[in-house]
Amino acid sequence: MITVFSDAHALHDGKAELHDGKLVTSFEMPRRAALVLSRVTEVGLGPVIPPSAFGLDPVKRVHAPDYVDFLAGAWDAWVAEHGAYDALPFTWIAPGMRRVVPDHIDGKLGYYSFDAGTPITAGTFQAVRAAADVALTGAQLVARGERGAFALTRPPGHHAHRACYGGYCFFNNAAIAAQALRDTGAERVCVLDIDYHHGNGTQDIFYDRGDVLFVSLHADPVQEYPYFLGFADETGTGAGEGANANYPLPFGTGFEAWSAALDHALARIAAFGAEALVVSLGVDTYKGDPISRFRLDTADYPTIGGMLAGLRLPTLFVMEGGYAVEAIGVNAVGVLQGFEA
Ligand code: SP5
Ligand code: ZN
Repeated sequence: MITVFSDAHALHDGKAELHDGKLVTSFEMPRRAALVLSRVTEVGLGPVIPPSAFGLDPVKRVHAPDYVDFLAGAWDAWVAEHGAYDALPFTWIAPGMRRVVPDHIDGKLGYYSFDAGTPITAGTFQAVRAAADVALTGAQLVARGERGAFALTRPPGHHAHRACYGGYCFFNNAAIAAQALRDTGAERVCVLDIDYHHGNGTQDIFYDRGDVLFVSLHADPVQEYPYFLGFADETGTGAGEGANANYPLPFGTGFEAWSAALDHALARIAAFGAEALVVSLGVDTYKGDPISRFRLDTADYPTIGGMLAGLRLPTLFVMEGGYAVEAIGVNAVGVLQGFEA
């Protein structure tokens, strides 16, 4: 399997996030992608290629132009106001308030975000652009006939909405890839999200569309971040009614219950008749993950890959979460090895 990778991911290097009332070292760090890449090489998964440059047009197929412009200028605006230290938002719109774009960068950060865990750093915009290119290059490989491809994206993407960042995510790499697959000929595409957290951004982007099925297995939002989306009764709206499927699972879920939900999800996907599959591949379901509370083990990841291969669909894997840094490479690449076995 071909891996698409860009060194530019390392330009996004957040210092801290708000965690249990303290500012702690960011869980989402450059070393994550470096270790996944080493594992790809170590097991001889296949060639590693750099992305092609697609520009921002395919990004703007899923993200609002004003949001993209905001991200492009956020660091410079922040530095002009506060100096060259990571930008974090501290206030957000609540019901009863007004949705007016502020002039001040502090207000803009809140307007375009939903959490305090997602710093904007000097190289963030270059890194998120590169990640979108990685995802788009992977989509092109799959559109051109590869059975599987791995977009080793960083930062991750599935929490990013059309005009809002959060959850370590800025551009929704999986959504951008899924839209590109639609735009290059696939009539129906499925995004299957197996990250521990609900893919709120991806769901929201495709919620009113019947051409993109979104299916997600994740920690129940009554217990876990992102708390405010990802419930089982969210089934889509309008033309998208029936094209959204959430499988919320409780803290402590192990592979038996998790894989039973995946079996159910795979039957849904098969019935939908997708021509291509995008997998939001998070491995924060691992029992050793420092911020998550599922109990999957390293041996389970190749099994998952094998189950996904059973769909017999051209499949693009897009890297999302996973914070047990020492295990992220073995677990993520384990899925890909299981897919190819
Ligand atoms: C892509 C991805 O996996 N993003 C995850 C974002 C999670 N951010 C919030 C994590 C909350 C951790 N701190 C609270 C722990 C509660 N004790
Ligand atoms: Zn996650």
